[in-house]
Amino acid sequence: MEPDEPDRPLEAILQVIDPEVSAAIDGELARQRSTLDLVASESVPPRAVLEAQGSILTAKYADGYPGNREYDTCEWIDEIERLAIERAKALFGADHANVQPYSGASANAAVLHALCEPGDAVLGFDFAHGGHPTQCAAETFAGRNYRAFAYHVRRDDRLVDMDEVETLARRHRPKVLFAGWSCYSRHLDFARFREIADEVGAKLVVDMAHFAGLVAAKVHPDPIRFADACTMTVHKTLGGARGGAVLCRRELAERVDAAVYPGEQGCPLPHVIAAKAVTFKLAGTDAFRERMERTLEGARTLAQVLLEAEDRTRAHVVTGGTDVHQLLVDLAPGGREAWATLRRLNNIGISANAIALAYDPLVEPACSGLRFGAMALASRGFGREQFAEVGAIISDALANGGEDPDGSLAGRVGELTSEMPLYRYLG
Ligand code: DSN
Repeated sequence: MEPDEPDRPLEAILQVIDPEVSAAIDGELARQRSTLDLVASESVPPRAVLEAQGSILTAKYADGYPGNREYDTCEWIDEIERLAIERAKALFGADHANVQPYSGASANAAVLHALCEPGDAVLGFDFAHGGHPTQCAAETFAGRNYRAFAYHVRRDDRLVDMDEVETLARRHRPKVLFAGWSCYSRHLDFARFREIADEVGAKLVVDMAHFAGLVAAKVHPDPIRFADACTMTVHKTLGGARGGAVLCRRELAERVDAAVYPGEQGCPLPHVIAAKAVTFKLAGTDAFRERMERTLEGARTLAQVLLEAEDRTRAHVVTGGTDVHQLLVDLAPGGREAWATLRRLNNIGISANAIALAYDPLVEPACSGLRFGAMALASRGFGREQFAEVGAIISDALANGGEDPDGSLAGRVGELTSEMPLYRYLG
């Protein structure tokens, strides 16, 4: 049997069975290789994670939890899920882990389901100010099923207004208080969140989707000891399997498990759970910690270079820097629109995010913010020197309205992407 026999559809390779999808994957590989990926939620999944996630485990049904499934013959799935659970608990020092959520949004849905009744109050970080929509935005399950209230950043320093958190918590007595973000670049005061939650009888849920990898590597304040539950994604700074997870205190374990399955989801994804187990194993290594340190150094370096260029670029680094893997840049001082600017950056080979900033003068879908993350490039091997050059390229592009008339900026991107090749093992 040769892998190119199209009349054996269960055995022939993708290129033979489906040349269109195969070509699109090749196209995406070429795009990733030739692009400086500064999308803060993206990373470079390790080969072992891809192998597990693309494995024959995809075939198996296993509704339920290890030792208690709706299907027979789940002994290997149990083994894999137990490994993932134990590794997650050990990595984060948590009492309990649920590794089944399909995404970070599913993890937030499950935690709200576990800790609230429909109509209860919840308090989260406003999406337009940096929170994730599933904490309290009107159009999500959080806003539709619960009485959702939002806190904000202060206008002057763009830091979370903890006095507003306290005031809103006292007024609305939420069952759940969220601490966590998607578009924010500073540490949160978890101790103060805990105090406020205790005062009003709320459960504190830390949505660490973005910074779970930093927490695992111990290069970020530890939220676990303050939180009743933490939700996360496994593919952002953890850099691995595509999906979510929940950590929680022992006394909440049964409620969280019941909320994930059967409350919110059907069958777990055994192939993804295997990839999560691999991710948690890798996240406990010195190599991972070194990558996280380099990620932080990369984000700080980018911020520093962009700060020094502010007069030229008329683009302001929000809060004057970063504590984490990402930074936010405000284009409003130069009167530029973020999507248009981002398209020009795309043209020279840089990908990032256009985002609405707190107090954005533009009305959506127009917006003034760019978000740059360092995780994907650090995974690719970038260090301080390369990040400084990335910052210089972005500064030169912004100073020139994003234009690259002589192609020199694209040339500099090409030098960096060639210097640090991606997925070398794919040939
Ligand atoms: N979409 C993710 C991000 O880019 O931050 C959050 O889920």
